[in-house]
Amino acid sequence: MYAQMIKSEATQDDPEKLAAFQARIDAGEKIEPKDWMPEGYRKTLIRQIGQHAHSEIVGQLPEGNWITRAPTLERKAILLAKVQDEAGHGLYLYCAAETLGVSRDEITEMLLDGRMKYSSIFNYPTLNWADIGAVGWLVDGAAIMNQVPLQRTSFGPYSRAMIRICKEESFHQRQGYDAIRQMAEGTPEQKKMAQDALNRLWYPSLMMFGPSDKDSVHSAQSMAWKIKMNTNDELRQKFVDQTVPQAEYLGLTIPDPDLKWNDERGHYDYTDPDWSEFFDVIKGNGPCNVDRLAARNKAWDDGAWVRDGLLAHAKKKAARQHAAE
Ligand code: BYC
Repeated sequence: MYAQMIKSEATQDDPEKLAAFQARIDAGEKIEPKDWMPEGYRKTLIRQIGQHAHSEIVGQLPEGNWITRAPTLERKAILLAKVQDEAGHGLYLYCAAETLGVSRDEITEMLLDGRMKYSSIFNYPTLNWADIGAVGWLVDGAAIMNQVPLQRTSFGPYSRAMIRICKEESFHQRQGYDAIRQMAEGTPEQKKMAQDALNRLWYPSLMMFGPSDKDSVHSAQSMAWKIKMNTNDELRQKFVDQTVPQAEYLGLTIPDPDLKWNDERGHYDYTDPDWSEFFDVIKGNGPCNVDRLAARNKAWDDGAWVRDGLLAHAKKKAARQHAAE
């Protein structure tokens, strides 16, 4: 439906302008907010950047849940800094989306009433401390795999936001790997917890890259516009190839009995996630969808007085300025 809308909008754009726009993209130029752009390009970016921003914000919930229960003061300080970084990422991304003519309030409301998505991964729970290590290792690891190429994306504000975000995400991934390493090298019970976290979070992490290429609705057009730099399967394969040796180093087992190195391909062969589960989760039926949206709706409602106060202040200031002119 969305793809159809974009297609029909794209064909309404002036063909000469479209060709000149595509030539700029092909030449590797950055598109800036005031430049002419096809309506489909603008809408695709709002969808992707908005979904990304929402993921950063909703992503604070499963980790924030463990700040008060971190095992040491050091781990608590690290986790607190990480969760604050995610809020910052959300804000850069909302700002990048605003340059496309949509307000942060508008896209927030679209998240809150279910019209916009956030990453499927955050609909899974974090049941114990090992999950926090695994989130840093696997979830931030998958996020970086996706986001490093996005530093070269064609839309200037998105690309610049990604450069800063990637620096922080790589710290997040390393702290997660360090936390899970400590568990894996700890008591037999701690090692069991680390293995259990890997068992539960492996496939949801693979799902973060989106559906397989044959089911990806937006990839072809998004890659032609350099909004996406790789297909979903390409990035998923890179993530598997990078993560398997990391798990081996920890002495943990990836929960995929068919996982094996393929000499011919130069990659690991692996089992795809259960795609029916993925589509069910993004439809709203994952284990935590209801809780996550309820928490964000509550935060939005609880913050209404702050927004009202700021708005009243801005209105008063504008009226004073108007009277003085
Ligand atoms: N979850 O045609 P496709 C983070 C939807 S990490 C939910 O392949 P596209 C963080 C997709 O929206 C995560 N929905 O789509 C890490 C589309 O539905 P609509 C954030 C998904 O856009 C640690 C439909 O499925 N990163 O923030 O070309 C701590 C068909 O898919 C998912 C980003 O967002 C999913 N996993 O490719 C804290 C990176 N996958 O919209 C925070 C930027 C697909 O037509 N985003 N869908 O209704 C992207 O690179 C791309 O949007 C995706 C999907 C690869 C995710």
